Amino acid sequence: MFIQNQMHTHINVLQSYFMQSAQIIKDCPAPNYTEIAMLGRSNVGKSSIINLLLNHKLAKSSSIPGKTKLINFFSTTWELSANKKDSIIHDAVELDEIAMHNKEESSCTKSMRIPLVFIDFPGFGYAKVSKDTKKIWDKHLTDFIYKRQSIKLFCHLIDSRHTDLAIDAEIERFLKAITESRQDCKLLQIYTKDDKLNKSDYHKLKAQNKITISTLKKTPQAIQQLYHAILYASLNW
Ligand SMILES: Nc1nc2c(ncn2[C@@H]2O[C@H](COP(=O)(O)OP(=O)(O)O)[C@@H](O)[C@H]2O)c(=O)[nH]1
Ligand SMILES: [Mg+2]
Repeated sequence: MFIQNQMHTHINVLQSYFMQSAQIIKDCPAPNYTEIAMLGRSNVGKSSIINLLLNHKLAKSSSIPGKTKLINFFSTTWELSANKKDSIIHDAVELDEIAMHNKEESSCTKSMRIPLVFIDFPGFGYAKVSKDTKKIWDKHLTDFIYKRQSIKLFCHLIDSRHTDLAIDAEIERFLKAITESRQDCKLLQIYTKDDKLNKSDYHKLKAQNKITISTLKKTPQAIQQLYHAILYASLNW
C-alpha cells in the first residue's frame, strides 16, 4: 500500500497523446506500461470519459464501427501528489519517477508520476455492423484481450439509466471470465451520464457504492474520485 489516506491525495493529468490505432495484435504498441481497457456498448460515453481521463479531447465522439480501426491507444502521465501532513507515499521504487517538491514553507508535498495507457475499442457492442465485420472484429478483440498481459484494469462502462441491458450482462460475463482467470487484472464498473438520473436513482447508485460520472456536469470531486478509483485498481494498491 503506497498511500495511507487517499482522501488527501490529488491526481493531476500532466500530458496525454494519441499513440496509435491497431487492427491486429502485431500493430499494437509494445506492452511496456500499465494499460486500462475501456469497454462498453456504443454511445455509452466511452470516448467522452477517455477524454476526461486524458484531460484532452483526443478520443473522437461517435465513431462509426466497421470504418474505424479496432483498437486505439492513448498515453497519459498522471501525477499523484500528497500532502505530507496527511498521507505518506513510500516504497515507490517500481514507479517511473518520484519527485519531491518543497516549494512552500508550510506544505511539503511528495508526488509521483505514473505513465498509463488507455485503450478504446470503438466498435464494441455495435449492433449494426455486418455479420462478417462482427465476426472478424470479435475474433481480433477476443484474441487481443486475452493475450494482452499489460492490461491491468478493465473498465466496464454502463449507462446509469439503463443498468440491466442484455449487452452489459454479456460484457460483464466476458470480462469476469478473463479477470477470474488472471490474478493480475481487475474489473471496475463505471456508471456514465449520471446527470440524466433523477435524485432518487442517483442516490440509489451511490448507496451501492457505485462509481458514477457525468462528463457534462462534472465536479472536481467527482473527477478525483474517478481518477483515484482507476489508478488504485490498475496498480492493485
Ligand atoms: N448527458 C450526458 N451526455 C453524455 C455524457 N457522456 C457522453 N454523452 C453524450 O453521449 C453521446 C455518446 O458519447 P460518446 O462518448 O461518443 O460514446 P461512445 O460511443 O461510448 O464513445 C454523445 O452525444 C455525448 O455527448 C454525459 O456524461 N452526460
Ligand atoms: Mg467512442
